[in-house]
Amino acid sequence: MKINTDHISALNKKQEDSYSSELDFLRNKFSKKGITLDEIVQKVADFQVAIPSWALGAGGTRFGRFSYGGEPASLEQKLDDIGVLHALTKSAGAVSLHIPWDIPGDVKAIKDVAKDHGITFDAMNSNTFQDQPDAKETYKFGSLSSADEAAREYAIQHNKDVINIGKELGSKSLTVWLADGANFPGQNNFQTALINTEKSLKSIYETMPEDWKMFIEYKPYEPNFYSTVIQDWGTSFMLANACGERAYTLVDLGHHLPNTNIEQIVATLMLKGKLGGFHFNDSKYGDDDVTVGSIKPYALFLIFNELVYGMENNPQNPDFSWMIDASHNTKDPLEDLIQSLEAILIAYTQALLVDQKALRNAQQENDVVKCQEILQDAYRSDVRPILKAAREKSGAAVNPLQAYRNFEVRKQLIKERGTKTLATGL
Ligand code: LRH
Ligand code: MN
Repeated sequence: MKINTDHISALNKKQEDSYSSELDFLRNKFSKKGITLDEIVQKVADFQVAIPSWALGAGGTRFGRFSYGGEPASLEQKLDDIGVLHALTKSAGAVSLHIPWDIPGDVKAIKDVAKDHGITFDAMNSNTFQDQPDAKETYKFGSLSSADEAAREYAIQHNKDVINIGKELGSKSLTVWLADGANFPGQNNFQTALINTEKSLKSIYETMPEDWKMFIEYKPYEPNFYSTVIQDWGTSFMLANACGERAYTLVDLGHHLPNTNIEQIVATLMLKGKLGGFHFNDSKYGDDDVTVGSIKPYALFLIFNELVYGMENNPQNPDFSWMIDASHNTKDPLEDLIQSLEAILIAYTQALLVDQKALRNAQQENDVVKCQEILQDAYRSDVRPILKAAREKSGAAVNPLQAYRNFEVRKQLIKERGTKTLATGL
């Protein structure tokens, strides 16, 4: 299924005047603070988020999975669905593949399909948390950290294979997330597990092409429920430093214990030049992987406020890999992803409207109240007209969700694929 861009511009025509007066209001308001709205519109139009290849079908939990109909049954169809997202938003211009869930059968054909949709290949994800049917070793008791050397070597080789697939596709980074850990006290020797993990990561890092980056993703628990080897940002940061200058920490928003100050972690990692990228999602309790900005939108804004400050003041930190990592248990996966993209762009735009200079002065004067007022003035600004202008500028739909429903995309996908197709992934 391909979205016809003429249909998009026809739909936009009908909605044009609806946001321009609101945009003028914002332009006047923020020009007084020396903030040029058109520069922000361009930054928002340029902001691209990678879509997880494992989140284009219905997600599920151990308690069940409710299929959605018209799910992509192949990597080509997954790229087609991301193509629909990108046509409607012009901010989903990349895919993050998970191996072996998305091994490309015909690399040239896959690259052609991606190119046709204007999609690039962001970070490749290895998978040493599931045993494949033909597996020679088991990851039941760990992979890169395993006490069993054969399992470690098997996991190291898998990561090298993932890099080779990524090289063919034009990806430039590898994300390593380990489920490795223990369910009971005494089950593992913490130090041995960490030493094994560091050695294994180094041997993978040494085989990475010179222009590649490694992202080390941390998580406090699940699927292990007593300890996880790479449990927090500090452990990931330590391992990234041990590997080398092209290894970084990846922050998955759902991988924090309740009430963790994630924006402070982000600021710290950027100051040290070790923040590589994000897995955006939201959560109320655990790694819930729900729609970005659906539970804690203010926290997301505060994270982007630190990112905007860092992008201005931390040249030591590389460009980020912006990725979504979510699971859709009750929503249409594509509608859920459109909402997540919207929430990310809203938080980024609000952060761009923070009067950083005034905030610095207020912090210098310890004017605590004024600091909060400056932040919340930006957060309480309805920036959606800026997103609409950015989308119209880049040929996307002014209202992607409305357009998605208007074009009856899901109905079309079900007509093409039926109701029984199942997408690989979580
Ligand atoms: C682990 C994780 C990781 C992926 C997986 C699909 O919870 O966030 O990023 O490999 O989800
Ligand atoms: Mn993740």
